[in-house]
Order: sequence, then structure tokens, then C-alpha cells
Amino acid sequence: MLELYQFELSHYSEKVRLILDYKGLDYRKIEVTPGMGQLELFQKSGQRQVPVLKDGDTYIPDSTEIALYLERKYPDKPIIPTTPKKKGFCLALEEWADESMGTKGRKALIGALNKNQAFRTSFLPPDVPDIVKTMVGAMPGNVLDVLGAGVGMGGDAMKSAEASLKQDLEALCLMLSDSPYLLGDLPTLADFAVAGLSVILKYPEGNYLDIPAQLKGNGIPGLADNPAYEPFFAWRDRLYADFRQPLSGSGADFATDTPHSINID
Ligand SMILES: N[C@@H](CCC(=O)N[C@@H](CS)C(=O)NCC(=O)O)C(=O)O
Repeated sequence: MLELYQFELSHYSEKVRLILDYKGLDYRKIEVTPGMGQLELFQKSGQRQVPVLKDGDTYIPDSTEIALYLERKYPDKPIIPTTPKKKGFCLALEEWADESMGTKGRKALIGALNKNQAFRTSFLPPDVPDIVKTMVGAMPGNVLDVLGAGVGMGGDAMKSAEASLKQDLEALCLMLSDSPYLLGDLPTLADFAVAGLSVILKYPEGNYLDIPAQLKGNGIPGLADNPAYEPFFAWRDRLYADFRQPLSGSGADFATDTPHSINID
């Protein structure tokens, strides 16, 4: 069976999970432990980021490489159009989703965590002791702001990421105004990239991700709850209902040999 080395909260991992589900491929999720688990992943795949797909003895890192590999190896239910113009738009949109939405989404999420104590604590797993929740909630936002500034994650960078994401979401609403999917009547890699990379703007409501219940249907204030972007999130809900496999049972369907922790980056 295929194995996906992942973080459950990772938007790049979600892009791959959407494609695996769309193609109807069975896979086992292996939650990587940040730090130690990433060292093991480095030994296996030559780099430390998730997602990594394992197919037989082959390890494929990087969500785009995984998508292209799956399309070659499992061509049923294709996700890359064959006509040159559509294929070009599909690849360009996928690249944009990865590089632009993915990066800005991460910054805007950190900005929202800085600003909002309740949102910050909602990321903690339910078994975290109350004292830790209180400490995390009480940490002043500007401490995180100052810490982030040196790595391009300061308050201004986050504000500009959020503003730019608003334009992206408006553009996506317009692109979806006259067709069910970004490039027409069938979903493509562009749709799965955009839907996957946008999970950190607003986590899907249904039982798709093994994340704290209070995060489901929630996300970055000003984006997730903004009526202007409702057409985009309604589109994404439909895509999930049609193609994403809900978690089995209670939702804890990880390989359990590694501890399960919450990591967004
Ligand atoms: N270009 C990569 C980006 C993957 C990526 O940024 N993964 C993040 C999780 S969302 C990660 O592994 N971060 C941990 C680290 O960089 O050490 C892809 O498309 O898969």
C-alpha cells in the first residue's frame, strides 16, 4: 500500500491527500514527528519536509513531484488536462497555489495566531494540560511578532500577506463564477492544489482531518468568515463532499508508531 509521510495540519500534505482520494488510491498516513521524525525522513528521502510518498521502495518528496508521479503511475481519473492551453493554465495555477497561497497562507495564519488568543489555543490537542493552554493563550501577540520579524514573519509581512490573500480569494471566486471547477467541467490538479493549500485559511468543517474539533470550519478571521469569499469556500465544501474520503471511525487513523502532534510548518 502507498504510504504518505505527512503532518496532518500541513496544507501541502492536504493537496496530496485530495489527489490520492480523487484517484481512489488506498494509502496509509504516517504522521512525522517534528524534529526527530524529520531526521528519519531525511535518511529515507534525502530531505526533511513533508509530504513524502512511499510507493514500494521509492520515496517521492514534494507535493508537485508526487502529483506528477501519481499521474504517470496511476493514470485513471487524470488530473492534468491534455490540451496544451488547459494544461498550461493547470500547471501555472498549481505553481501559483504552492508558491503564493501556500506561503502567504502560512504567514497570515501566524499573524492570526499572534493576534487572537482563543484561536491560538484552539490549535492545541485536547490532551494538553490546562496550564499550558493558559500559558499559550496568555503569551502577548507582539512577542511572536518580534520573534517573527527576523525571518520575514513580522507584523507588516503578515498584514501584507493577508491583504494579498484577499485579492487571491476574490480572483478565485471570479474564476469559479461560470464553471464548476477552475478549468471547466472537470477537476484538475489546479483545483486540488488550490483546495489543499487553502485549508490553513479555513479548515474544512467535515470529518476529514484529525485535528482539534474546535478548528473544523474555523480559520483566519477576516478570510474564513468573510461573506465575500463564501462562493470560494462553498466550492471547496462541494469538492470535499464529492471527492475527499472522510476519516474512518473516530478519526484517529494514523499509523501509530510515531507520536501524534500538531505542527503547521
Ligand atoms: N515545496 C514543498 C513544500 C513542503 C512544505 O513546506 N512542508 C512543510 C509542511 S507544510 C514542512 O515540512 N515543514 C517543515 C520544515 O520545513 O522543516 C511541497 O510542495 O511539498
